[in-house]
Amino acid sequence: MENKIKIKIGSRKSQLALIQTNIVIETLKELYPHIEFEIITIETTGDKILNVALSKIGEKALFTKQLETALEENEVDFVVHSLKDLPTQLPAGMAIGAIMKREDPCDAVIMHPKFHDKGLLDLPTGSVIGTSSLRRSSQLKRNYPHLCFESVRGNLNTRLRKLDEDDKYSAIILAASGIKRMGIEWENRISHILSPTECMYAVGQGALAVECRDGDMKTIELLKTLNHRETVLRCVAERSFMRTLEGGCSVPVAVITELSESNLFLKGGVFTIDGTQAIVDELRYDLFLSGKPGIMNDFVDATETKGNNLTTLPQYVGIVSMDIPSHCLEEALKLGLTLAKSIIRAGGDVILKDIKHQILLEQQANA
Ligand code: DPM
Repeated sequence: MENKIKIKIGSRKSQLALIQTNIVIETLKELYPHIEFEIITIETTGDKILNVALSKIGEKALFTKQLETALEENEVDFVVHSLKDLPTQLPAGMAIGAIMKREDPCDAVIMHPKFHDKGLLDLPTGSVIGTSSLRRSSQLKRNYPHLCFESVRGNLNTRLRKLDEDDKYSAIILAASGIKRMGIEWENRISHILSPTECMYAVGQGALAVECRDGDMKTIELLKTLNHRETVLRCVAERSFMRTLEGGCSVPVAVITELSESNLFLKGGVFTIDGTQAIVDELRYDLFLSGKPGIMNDFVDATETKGNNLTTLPQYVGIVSMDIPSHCLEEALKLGLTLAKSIIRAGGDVILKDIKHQILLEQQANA
């Protein structure tokens, strides 16, 4: 009798998390019909604390920590996340084994039903827009100074209910990718998509990442078929940009990337919380014109040889790839690093320090 291989996958419990986990499973099933997949749901800190804005909780791995513990303890073989929720510095022993093709990375506005035919500009002065993302509010305050931005937490279902049933919010802003994955009824609620020039997106937004143990070559081998080359290269540049700025997931750092042939473009910015100041810059690299191979070696997370004789692959801001040439990954890494350094030099360091100070003050006020 054939012994079926069984793989266990950790997932958060929300409807969106389960949809995302199933996207990964369905893709793998087509390639590996003989493998059986089992989902194990796990609650994370971000799921438990619902009444506090994300930026005020003060923990970086909000949506990922408990999932990583399950990985570490071999309770699951891999976990599926939204890449944008994965810190640029993964805990020791972890790796991003695959990043799937990116959905629309932009943000979307959902208006309250009574404003269904209106846009943000038409809303009365003082209207409240629900978002806990400082990245969204700090960028939008620049174009819409008549609006107020207030935190709205909870999973997508909770947020939509709060919009429709509470009389507080005139609109909420969510990632288009999440809404689209929830299905057509949700997608039909999108009033409009914010263009990236109006609201640059979050690092990794719209991409699904699969995290596994860094020495688990069997799983990495299995996952590599999911990797989408363009998405991986763009996200390496974005995450490298973020890591160099030392911005956690809750600071107003935003990006735009494009890859055409071997040409990788990165635009990035940091914003003050009140939206009055911004430092935005852009850079373009040809990934095949790598001048000095090896120059980035100090920045590529070292290949370690573990006591148990497992050799791990080099990581690029947490990402491992067996198929993409390493000099391309290194160039993408260098692009993010170089742009971040130029933004720091132009005064980005002062803005980031000030944001961290403000967030800390709010955390203390909440404690
Ligand atoms: C992170 C942010 C938010 C999530 C911050 C940001 C949004 C928080 C909020 C890092 N993670 O975007 O500036 O809206 O209050 C999150 C969502 C998704 C992954 C939901 C969303 C789905 C989209 C995707 C929460 N994480 O952004 O609407 O897969 O990228």
